[in-house]
Amino acid sequence: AAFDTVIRNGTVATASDTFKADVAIRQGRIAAIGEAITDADEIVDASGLLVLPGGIDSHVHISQPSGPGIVMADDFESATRAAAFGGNTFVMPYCLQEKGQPLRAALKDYHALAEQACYVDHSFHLIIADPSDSVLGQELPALVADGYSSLKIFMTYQDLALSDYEILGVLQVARETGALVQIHAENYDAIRFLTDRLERAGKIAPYYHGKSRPIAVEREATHRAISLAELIDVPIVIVHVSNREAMEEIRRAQTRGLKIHGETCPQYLVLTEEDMQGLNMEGAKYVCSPPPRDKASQEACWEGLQQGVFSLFSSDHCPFRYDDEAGKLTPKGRTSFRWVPNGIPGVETRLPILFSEGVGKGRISLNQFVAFTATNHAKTYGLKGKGSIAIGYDADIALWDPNKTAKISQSGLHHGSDYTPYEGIEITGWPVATMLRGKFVVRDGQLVGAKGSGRYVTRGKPGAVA
Ligand code: DUC
Ligand code: ZN
Ligand code: ZN
Ligand code: ZN
Repeated sequence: AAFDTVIRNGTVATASDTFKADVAIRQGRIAAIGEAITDADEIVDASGLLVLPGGIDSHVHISQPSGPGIVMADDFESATRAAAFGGNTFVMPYCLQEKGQPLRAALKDYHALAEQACYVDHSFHLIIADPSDSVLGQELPALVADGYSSLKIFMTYQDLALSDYEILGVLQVARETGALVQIHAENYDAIRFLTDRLERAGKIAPYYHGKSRPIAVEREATHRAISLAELIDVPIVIVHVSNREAMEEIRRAQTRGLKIHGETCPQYLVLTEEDMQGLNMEGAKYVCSPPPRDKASQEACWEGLQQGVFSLFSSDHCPFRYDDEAGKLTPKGRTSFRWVPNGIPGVETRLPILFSEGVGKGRISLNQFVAFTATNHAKTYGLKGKGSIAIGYDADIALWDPNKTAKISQSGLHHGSDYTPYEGIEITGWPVATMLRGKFVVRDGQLVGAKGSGRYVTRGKPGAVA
């Protein structure tokens, strides 16, 4: 036959168009898009389904060390399995450099963890914890040239927070090498001060996590990050934006012509700080940074998506088990929110939440959905040949039933966490199959892909992809 597989009678959506077409696949790539294509070894009927580029989640944490005695709930196998069930074909986890550690050594560890373990394709962002002279002068430029073309830096957290001087040094290397820098924008000293004050007042429950880092903490750091990027004249990504004030900082910068990318996440659209109010320690299930805010902040994040201030919608999947001394309920975590690990699972629920709450409720178009969940991630991070339904592109495809309804529930998910912060949310629109380079990974609710079929992919220069 002319083609290996053809997906027939579906409705194809890209970041710019929606049209009825058959999609034919040869050797893992999209080889033809047209009408009445039948000359294929396998014909997949997609009547009533949407044919979308597989989700690309450019912000996930997998197997990252998260403090003494704390273990992330997902390894590469379980995280990428959950990703595939959620309609994703690509994830970009982090490679965390420990202080004093060469970046190459850190990368060796993460590659070893991911090797032969993944159900979807992946690449790594480097977390620069120690911007020493050798890291900035030699290692980083060489790694960017090798396709590790993005990195994340932090303005908060002990052992991670960089000074403004250090941030400028990293941004200078990014400018010289073409790397793209993600910035976690929260004011470290403000959080430390407020945390100490809350603890002295006996306010130690998970709920006070939110009070330890109010909106001004994020807004100030966002403003400062943008200012530092402006000084070096280099693009940056402000990740996980939670509220209007930070969003408006980004908008103002964009209006001034600065190349500032904005990212928001499901937790800022559907959770609020009230969720951290649960009985006993239940609030810990929602502890992440920045924290979920209020209804007005949710509206602001929608506005950021609608108006293009945000171009990226990622999960910030950072999974811990709840009922577990190595997860949210460490003995220390019970003594103060300060010690509750920051992060929540979300790689499997990102697409259904944005589809249902966004496309289903008329807040964004189907084409915006595709842009926010796939196409923009590929473009922003220099991932070639992925993130769209187009001839020559990898056949990374999610088949969606736009009318399938079901509540999100832990029992239906495939991640390593023992809970989902999105329990009970009614969703209309679920992925029913996920295909990676022309082969089904998930089909009819079953995992059919082979462990290890997900590959490491080298990326090019951010923004250079058309
Ligand atoms: N930042 C993240 O990006 N993820 C989880 C925790 C954090 O602070
Ligand atoms: Zn962060
Ligand atoms: Zn400002
Ligand atoms: Zn994150």
